[in-house]
Amino acid sequence: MKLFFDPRELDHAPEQELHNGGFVPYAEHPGRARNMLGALAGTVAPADRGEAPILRVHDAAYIDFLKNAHARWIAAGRSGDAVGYTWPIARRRPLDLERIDAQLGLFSFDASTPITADTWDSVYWGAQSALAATHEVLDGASIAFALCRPPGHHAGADYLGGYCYINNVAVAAQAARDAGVAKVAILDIDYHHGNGTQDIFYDRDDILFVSIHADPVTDYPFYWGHADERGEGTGEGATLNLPLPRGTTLAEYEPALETAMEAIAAFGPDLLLVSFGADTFEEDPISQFKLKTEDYPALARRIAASGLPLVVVMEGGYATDALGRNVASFLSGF
Ligand code: OKP
Ligand code: ZN
Repeated sequence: MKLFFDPRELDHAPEQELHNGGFVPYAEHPGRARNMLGALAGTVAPADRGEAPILRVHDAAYIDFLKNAHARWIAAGRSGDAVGYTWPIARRRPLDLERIDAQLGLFSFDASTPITADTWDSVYWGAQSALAATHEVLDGASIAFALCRPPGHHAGADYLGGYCYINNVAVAAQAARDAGVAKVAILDIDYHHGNGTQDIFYDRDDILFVSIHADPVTDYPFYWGHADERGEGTGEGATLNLPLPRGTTLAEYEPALETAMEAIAAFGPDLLLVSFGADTFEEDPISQFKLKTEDYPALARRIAASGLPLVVVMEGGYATDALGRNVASFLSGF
């Protein structure tokens, strides 16, 4: 199995994030990728497929903002990382404001996702890794892994959030569609609901989104991922949310995975993309499931039993010292 990664994914390194009312060191740091690189066999650098596949998913105005936000932050006399502090809540009229702080509010949904001078480069090459893995499978490989960092599944067409800027798995899914794959399924098994991925494909019936995650009644991102969110319009029925309670162990996780895999089989996709987060691990510092390192191969085996071509895209996982071990354990099941 080829593992795709570009060293520029290491450059994005925000200093701190707002956590439970105070500032703490940023959980989604470059050491995560370094730990994965240490535990996995050699990686391959992705080809450069340009911005076009990114713009198939994200609004041009948002991508423009992402590229320039940090420079504009500095130009406004600030130092450090760019982060918003005011948001246009639902029902406020749309205003075309230039002020960097207003635009940070417009293009984000939380305060835990700062933009640094290196953010664009890292997220661009992370997306290229996801595209490279996808094309590897479209060219005939049965599986490929994209070591994406930062993660992507919270990013929407025109917003960042949850440590995510470009939605890597969404870019991959759209690229597969554009290459002629008729039906694509996305299985999201990060601890957190992949609200951005859901949002991007919510009204479409060509891309199925299935997610197993911590119940948003108790966990981030709160406003998405509830079981009654099932898609809309032509996409009605092409979104499936399977929230689970805090404390979930493999015994409770496996029936949900069974339900997910049955829904994917019923949809009949030609390709399966997996948003994989190792933050379901029992020792994850910001998450509350109880999966063990030795549980991950069973999940992989159930996914592989679908017989579908597979692209695994890395999302979260914050128990840094165990991260590479957990990813290696998961991949060993394939
Ligand atoms: C990203 B992924 C706590 C604030 C909330 C956001 C969690 C994003 C998780 N510091 N943090 O789904 O692993
Ligand atoms: Zn997560």
